[in-house]
Amino acid sequence: MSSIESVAEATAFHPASTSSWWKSAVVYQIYPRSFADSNGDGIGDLKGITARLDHLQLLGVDVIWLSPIYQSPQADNGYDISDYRAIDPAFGTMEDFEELLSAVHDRGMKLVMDLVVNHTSDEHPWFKESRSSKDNPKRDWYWWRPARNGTTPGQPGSEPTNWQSFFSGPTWSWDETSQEYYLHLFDRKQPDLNWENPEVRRAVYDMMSWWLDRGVDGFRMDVINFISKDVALPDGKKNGDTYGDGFPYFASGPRIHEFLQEMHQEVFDGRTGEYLTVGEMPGVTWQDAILFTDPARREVDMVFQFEHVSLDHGTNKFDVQPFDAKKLKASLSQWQTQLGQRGWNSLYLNNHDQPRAVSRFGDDLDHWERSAKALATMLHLQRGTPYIYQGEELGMTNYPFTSIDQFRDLESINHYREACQNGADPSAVLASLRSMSRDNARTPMQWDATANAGFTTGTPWLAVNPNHGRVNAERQYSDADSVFNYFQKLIRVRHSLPVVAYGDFTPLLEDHSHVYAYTRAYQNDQLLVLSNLSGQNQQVVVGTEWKDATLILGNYQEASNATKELRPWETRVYSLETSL
Ligand code: ISL
Ligand code: CA
Repeated sequence: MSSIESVAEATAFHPASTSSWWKSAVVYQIYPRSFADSNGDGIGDLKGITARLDHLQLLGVDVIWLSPIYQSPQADNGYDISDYRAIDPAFGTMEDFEELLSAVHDRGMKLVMDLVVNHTSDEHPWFKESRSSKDNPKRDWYWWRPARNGTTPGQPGSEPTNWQSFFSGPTWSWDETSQEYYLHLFDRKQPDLNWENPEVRRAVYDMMSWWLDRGVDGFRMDVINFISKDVALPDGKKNGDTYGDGFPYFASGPRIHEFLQEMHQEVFDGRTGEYLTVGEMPGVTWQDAILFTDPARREVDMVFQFEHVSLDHGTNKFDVQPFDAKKLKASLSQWQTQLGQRGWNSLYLNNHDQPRAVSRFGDDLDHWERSAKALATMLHLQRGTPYIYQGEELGMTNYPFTSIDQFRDLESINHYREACQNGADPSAVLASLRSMSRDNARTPMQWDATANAGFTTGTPWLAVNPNHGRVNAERQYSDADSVFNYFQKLIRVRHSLPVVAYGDFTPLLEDHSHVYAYTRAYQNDQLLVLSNLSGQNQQVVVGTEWKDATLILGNYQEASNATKELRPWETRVYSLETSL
């Protein structure tokens, strides 16, 4: 099992042949609040990140994406920004940021910022002005509408549309002072900006340029496909007794491509740096994604799509359905083949909004380590740019929540309240939060086995997972078989084998219910990736050409004839050089 070392280390880093440097890069997402706390207040901060850069360098990632660190009332942990050009004191100062940025650059890594411009905080000066009166010059920077005709303003049912907020309740809040409703797809403290107004777009582009001038290397764009809405704001189809589904009217609206092209032109054209842009796009289809990511259209480099992380959602995300490996395979493979020629994929299983992958798609009890590695392998060796979410490289798991008081996420808390009010059984709601709550991803990073996992000397803002004695970075650095060391190898493989970065993708065994198998091909090189996404032995049959291939990576020590049988959660990667 040491052939990986020879393959990966013998080959020098293969630079991208085009300006698309990110095709051979791996991105690491930091959720600052939960990464490392330098001053003992229980909240992760910028100095904490700077002090932990060795971890990222050792892992070998190329880019860091920082979840929001801007000034914010923290209603949604920073996704509610009150000043785009200031650092929130909870995270540090602008000086701390500059120190972090140059430390990242000194280590040859890049830093990508989170861009949250579908909405601001209600405490942003723009919104304060906007709400101050109907004739304020910034009134039209947000979506203000009178109450529905014939209703009593401010009462339930008088909202301008029947849309339901992502965070429970209506998407409209009544403003007593100016006697109108404002739109918020998320929390009432996150009013939506009106991108129809050119002044809004100008202000956003100026702000983006300001950060690029400071040396940042790009943006992850929060719900960026929501910025163009159907200005008629039609009611949505009823999805229950109370609310309707506004999604068709605010997702990938009529002007979305125009806005992204304009942004590209105004912000990035004429700059010479190597930037990365990734648009977070709930509900995006692969057909749309081709348009968003076709380099010729100059919109974004890649998108975060949601299809594969919605397969276990029923009527809503908290209506949890069992994991179905076959559906996951079909979905990921379709994105691979459809975006193959013109677009580019981002590859992720985890982020700060998703439960932990090893608990959700793997087996965090009997096959914890192997399933974490198998999932990583099937994902990372696809065509696209992989994203690792903090702790994923350690196989961090969901938290064993037992009470609603343990949650901090407003989405979870609001959902619990609303569902219970509507008569749901509280223990059933709690069970769904336990598997789907965003707080599963947000528990503090597990650095070591000490009291608070080395995250803080104080009281952490969200409890540390009790399994940190077993699952932690320190323990994994020195263990050659650890999940951490395995991720290191996967990253090295992407850096050293052009077939991983540039190769075509062909799915195999598409009807197999448990084994994800595919090949990659580039020039004379081919890879075969086999991953058993189950806890049972599985039979596999692949072409005879693979019988002489070299096994370059796997998660079992002892060799076996893997082209015939895979053991529980076994993953194997074969390399084959063909002569032309
Ligand atoms: O987790 C979700 C709610 O069910 C997702 O739909 C999530 O809201 C969606 O992915 C958008 O997420 C982004 O914007 C939100 C913020 O809360 C998330 O943290 C962010 O990633 C609003 O800014
Ligand atoms: Ca702190």
